[in-house]
Amino acid sequence: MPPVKLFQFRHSPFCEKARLLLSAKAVPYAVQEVTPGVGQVDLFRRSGQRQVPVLQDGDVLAVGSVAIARHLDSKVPEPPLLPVDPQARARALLWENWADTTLAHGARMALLQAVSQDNHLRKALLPQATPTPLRDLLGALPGEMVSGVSQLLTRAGFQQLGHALEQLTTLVANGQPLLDAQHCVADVAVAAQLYGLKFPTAAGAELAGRGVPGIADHPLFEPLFAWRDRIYGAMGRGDLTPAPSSDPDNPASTPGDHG
Ligand SMILES: N[C@@H](CCC(=O)N[C@@H](CS)C(=O)NCC(=O)O)C(=O)O
Repeated sequence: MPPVKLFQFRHSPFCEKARLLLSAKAVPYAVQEVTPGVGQVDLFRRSGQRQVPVLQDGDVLAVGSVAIARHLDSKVPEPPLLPVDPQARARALLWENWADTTLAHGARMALLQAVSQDNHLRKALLPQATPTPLRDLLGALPGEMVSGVSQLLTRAGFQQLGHALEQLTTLVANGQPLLDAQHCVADVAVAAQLYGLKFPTAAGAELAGRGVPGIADHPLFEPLFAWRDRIYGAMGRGDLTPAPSSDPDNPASTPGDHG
């Protein structure tokens, strides 16, 4: 059993970011799936807050994806997630911040809206512990009964997300990392937030290739998702294997072997 444990929601982009960071450093880890609600009470007891991801590495607890990147750089210095050069580091941190806030918000809203209109997505994204009858029931409900989110992302908000993705597509069209010659936390943070816009292979067969209509299937964004997929490859997550996950009732059951 690896000594490093990731507390996660399977399909959270921030947890995907943490898994990509762990893979970039080739650190073996186990995952503990946190049950939304009740599982977050235990997480609060451990970490003083209720959000995932949280990484436990022996006595060290890294709370949130930014702290996880810092911890992994101190544990395994090469390759650095944060560039050593101060200016490159500043650029990487600004990119990470943009991805974790503006991009994360737009992508989350767009996915929520897509989920409210797509039974298949809704069922596939439910926590693993959801009993099959409840999964079937929730999948069958009309979108507006499951969430009142259909008005959350305005047309302007969707357009703003589209414009940002267009700029990103232009920036990465040559397939290069966002900064300098080496992939760093900037690339990982951006790639992770694209997770629900078009699910990567690593999300599993039920989700791979699906996502937000108008984005996942728009030819304009193909180079962006191809770039994202290359990052997964570079981080050792380009294969068909979904991230390891454990039974929430028996968290020690599945050692993570990604890295
Ligand atoms: N700033 C945090 C954000 C983490 C975050 O937003 N986690 C979400 C899942 S994507 C969460 O735990 N939401 C549950 C809640 O807020 O209760 C990071 O970088 O890790």
